[in-house]
Amino acid sequence: MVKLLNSHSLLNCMNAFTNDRMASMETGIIVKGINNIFTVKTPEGLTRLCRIKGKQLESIKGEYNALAVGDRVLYSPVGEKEGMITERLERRNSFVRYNSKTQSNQTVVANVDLIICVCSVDSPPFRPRFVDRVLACTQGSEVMIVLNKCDIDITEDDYKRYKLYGKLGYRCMPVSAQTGESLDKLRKLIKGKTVAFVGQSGVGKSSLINILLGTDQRVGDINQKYNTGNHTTNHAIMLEGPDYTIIDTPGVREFVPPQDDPANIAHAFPEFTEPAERCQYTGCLHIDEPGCAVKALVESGKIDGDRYESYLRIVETMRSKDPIWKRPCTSEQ
Ligand SMILES: Nc1nc2c(ncn2[C@@H]2O[C@H](COP(=O)(O)OP(=O)(O)OP(=O)(O)O)[C@@H](O)[C@H]2O)c(=O)[nH]1
Ligand SMILES: [Mg+2]
Ligand SMILES: [Zn+2]
Repeated sequence: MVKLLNSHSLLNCMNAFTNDRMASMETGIIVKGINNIFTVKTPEGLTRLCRIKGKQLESIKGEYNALAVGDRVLYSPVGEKEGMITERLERRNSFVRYNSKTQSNQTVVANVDLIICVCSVDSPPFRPRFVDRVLACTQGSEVMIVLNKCDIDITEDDYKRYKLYGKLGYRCMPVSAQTGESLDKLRKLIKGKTVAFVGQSGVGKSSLINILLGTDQRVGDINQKYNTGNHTTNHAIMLEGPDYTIIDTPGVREFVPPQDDPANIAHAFPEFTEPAERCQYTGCLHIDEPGCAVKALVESGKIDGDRYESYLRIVETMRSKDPIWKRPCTSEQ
């Protein structure tokens, strides 16, 4: 005959089971992930190569990758150097893009104190609309703009558009990995933080990181024909220094924000916030709605026309989920 446990002994039994399970679990941070093998930093500051246990993280549906660099995970150690990841812990924030190849959301990094959008004066050219997309993909963490290669002369138009970000309240810093200009300022600003460098290929993310941390991340040449980078960094990696931690990420051609609802990118266009309160319709997306106060300010020149155009393009790509650059007969913006 089976003796039924009373509720007290059942509770004890469950606690013992949970404690047992917890005893074999440790919390670590993903510092690199290639082909579903994740390098996890252990509480002792060592690293273990880990896989995801069975179908443990399958419940994270609709995502391109269940784990990204910066994620905190539970893992059970296997031997001296390996482990099995069983759980992703709650994210503080993340930088997520829509991956048009796989048609799913891809988390680039998670749990950072600051996203640094690196752009360059030239080679590749300064593309403010790319910066606008980085701002739109940043959800829940601070973001700043670092303009690298300021050893090269900037055009008046580019300078004006770059300065606009400062006026809108974003922290901006011109630097040069080549001459070292302003790098001490940047060092001070990121002290004690975990930051992620994101941006187009060739803007100098890895070059800057090598100077800031003394690392030897691979640096690529600029493609002379197209004046673009060569996609040198091919996976995100967390690099820890004594004063700060930096995540290097691969350069991408474009970022598309993940959400379907364009209202979610409102934070990337702070100049729309105040007039939006005066739009005739609540929930106005400032596209072609009558009585739109944002559009009126664009027409009177009080809101920068290129920022507005950039906003329209982002909304269009979010809605179509079929990015503009993939369609035939349209040039890249
Ligand atoms: N003139 C100039 N060139 C720079 C500067 N910083 C980097 N470069 C050059 O820019 C090129 C690309 O640098 P990377 O550091 O590989 O650029 P990245 O952003 O890491 O590129 P991906 O890894 O492809 O995303 C290299 O030829 C660097 O020497 C700078 O401040 N001034
Ligand atoms: Mg790189
Ligand atoms: Zn409006």
